[in-house]
Amino acid sequence: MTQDLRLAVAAELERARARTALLTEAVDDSDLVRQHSPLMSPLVWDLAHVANQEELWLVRDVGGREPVRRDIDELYDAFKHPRGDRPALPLLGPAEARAYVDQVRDKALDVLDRVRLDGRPLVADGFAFGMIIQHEQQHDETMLATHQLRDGAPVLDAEPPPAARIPVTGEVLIPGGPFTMGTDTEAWALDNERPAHTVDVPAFHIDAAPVTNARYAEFIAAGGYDDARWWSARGWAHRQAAGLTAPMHWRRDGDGWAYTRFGRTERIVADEPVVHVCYFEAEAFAAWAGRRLPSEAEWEKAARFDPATGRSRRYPWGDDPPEPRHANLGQRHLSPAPAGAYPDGASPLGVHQLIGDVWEWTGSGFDGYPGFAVFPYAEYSQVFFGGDYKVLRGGSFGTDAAACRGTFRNWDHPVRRQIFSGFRCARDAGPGAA
Ligand code: AVJ
Ligand code: FE
Repeated sequence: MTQDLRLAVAAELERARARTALLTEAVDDSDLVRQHSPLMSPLVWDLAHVANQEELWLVRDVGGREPVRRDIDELYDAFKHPRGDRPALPLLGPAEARAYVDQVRDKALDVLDRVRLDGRPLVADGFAFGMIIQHEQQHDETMLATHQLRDGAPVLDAEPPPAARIPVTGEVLIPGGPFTMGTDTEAWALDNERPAHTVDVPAFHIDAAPVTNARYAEFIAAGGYDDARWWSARGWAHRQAAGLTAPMHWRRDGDGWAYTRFGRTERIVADEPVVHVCYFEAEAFAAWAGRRLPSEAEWEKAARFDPATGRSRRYPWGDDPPEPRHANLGQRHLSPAPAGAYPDGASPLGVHQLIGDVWEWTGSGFDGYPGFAVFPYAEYSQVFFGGDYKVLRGGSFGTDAAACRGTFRNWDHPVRRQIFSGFRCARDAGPGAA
């Protein structure tokens, strides 16, 4: 039993590291240390930061070992230096960073061989290892977003996403009533996903698929970016100040639109979910369409509620972990897949592509659930509660399955759009609908 767990943990550590290697070896050393956008760290910072967190938690805390490099803790503490300041720091160079990463991993694997996985809460069910695996995968997604901001010839390759298998349009009625939000049983769930609690959600309608490029282009064509009626006061002020006229990376191409993805420019694909929009753009589109964004509880109910049993599932399709047929995850493709590409991943009520493709903005701020307890450190979640953040759900094509599930919560500032963010709309069902 614990031997199986040890092997599974080692395999997940290795899988995350292979992805980190791919993202950091695709570019040369001068690109690795360069800042591609003031919003992002140089890739070499993410690389050593991933190893530093692994050292702090697995080598020092779980393993009780001597520090590998105590002298660099401060450089790789995300709270000490904002991203824009990181290139000016005396960071480890590419070769030094790679040596550090390897050294820490050797020690972490040695700790994994010896530690009891049924001991104290931090290591029970391999939690600390799961946390570090998710942390590395999250930074891999961040590094993928940095790649999208990088100028120059393409360096990443992947298979194109699958085509639509069935048409998916319109909306789905989710019946009113209580459901279980959050989890007590998901072994590697982070503190902000806990505890499980009952939420009464009135009946609502939600889009069967995320909003597509074609639909979003209609909003632009209808003058949506020039009409303050559709925007919140803050949203309009931001639209004006930032000069927003279309999603990030879009540009006019004849009578239509093109976008640049990882160095390749192509016509937009009409039925793919729109990506690289900020919360304010999502909110304005929804108002124009006579709709609104779903709350976080509505999103999770649409994703997890099984009307046949009243139970909440781990994923829309059931309790089994994601397979390629269920969802577009893990950088297997370098774009979202068209609406209708994953019928096997739909929820029992027929909501598609809740997991993978694009992170979905919800209308909710980021807060702790009732009964929230910090575990194991306040800087993962708690320090962000009540801040200027909106919750995003479901993961993107760049999110690994290890860092994605029906309960997983992401959050960001409402102006951010360098992340792989899209959305779907909802509306109240009104009395009698349930
Ligand atoms: C949960 C994606 C908002 O990237 O800032 C990484 C994850 N926390 N290192 C982020 C995280 C610490 C976090 N998000
Ligand atoms: Fe981090």
